[in-house]
Amino acid sequence: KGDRMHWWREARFGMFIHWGVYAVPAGNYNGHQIKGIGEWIMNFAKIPVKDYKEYAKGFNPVKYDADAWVKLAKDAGMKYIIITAKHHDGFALFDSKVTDWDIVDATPYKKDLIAPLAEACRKYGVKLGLYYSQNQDWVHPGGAAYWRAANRGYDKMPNAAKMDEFTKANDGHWDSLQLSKTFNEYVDGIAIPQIKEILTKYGDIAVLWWDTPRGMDAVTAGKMNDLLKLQPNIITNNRLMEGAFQGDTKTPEQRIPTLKELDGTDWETCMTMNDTWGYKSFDQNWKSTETLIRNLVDIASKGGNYLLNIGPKADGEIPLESINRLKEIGDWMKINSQA
Ligand code: JFZ
Repeated sequence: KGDRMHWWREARFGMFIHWGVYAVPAGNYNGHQIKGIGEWIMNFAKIPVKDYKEYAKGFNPVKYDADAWVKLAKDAGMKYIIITAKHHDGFALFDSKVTDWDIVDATPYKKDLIAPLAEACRKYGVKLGLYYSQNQDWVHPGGAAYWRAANRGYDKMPNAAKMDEFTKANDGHWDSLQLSKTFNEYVDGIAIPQIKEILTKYGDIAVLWWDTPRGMDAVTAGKMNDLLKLQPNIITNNRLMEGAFQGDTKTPEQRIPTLKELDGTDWETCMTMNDTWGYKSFDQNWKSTETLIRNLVDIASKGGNYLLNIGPKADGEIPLESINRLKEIGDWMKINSQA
């Protein structure tokens, strides 16, 4: 275990990337600015599956430059990148053979987004990790959905109360299409084959970052955990299943633990630069570069890693506010880092 964790324990700083179809609405729906994190817009606004799928036609990241993204991370002092291979909306940034709900089949772009990132990571010596939403999937039938009230920022949402009733009664789902298969059918038809795909198609995968495990059963989690054999040196977080499969690392979210809370387990604070993971056109609540550097120093001094998020736009551009902060961190790093 020591050897496998070695690079991670020295890394201290990584880049989280939340990117997907949610960057198209970018927080806006039916003329409303939807409150809350942008990658949850489909759930918060209870967007029907069919309507949400339409957004993919606007996901055309012609300005995507994987080489420049990795160089940006590297120059900021980041040692690894974790990107959302599939988030809760079920959309795959890679060419998946088990669904049409992916970058190649559902968008005008039609090219795998993970492959060039993996290549650029190899070129610059940056580790590549993948986030995979193993449990929640709001588009593939049978995937889980967390219940969230249907009124986020959207006071006059038609039938909000009725919708809440429906979602509560249906385990968080709001569209009958989501209910047309069982969770096990989703697991065997989509999740398991896709986890195999992402662990075999892109060379070394340094981290598998699971998420939102509520309700995961031990058999399903066990099947997923077994697939990690495909990458003998892979590191995983503690979000595969609640109370089991603790993985290698704890994942405090949007906060830095106090010294008293630390128990010797490896940990990584993930954090946004503004208030959203996925791109929102109107979120301007940016943390200052000074705050970000203080956070990094605080985390490093306590032995943790800082996984700092960017939310690229649908055209492949990283918000300028994020680029500027990463460059300023890089300037600081040049003066203060020993590496
Ligand atoms: C999850 C996702 O739902 C979210 O969209 C984003 O990807 C984030 C990184 O992870 O959100 C969570 C998961 C766990 C906690 C909070 C938000 N938690 O443990 O407090």
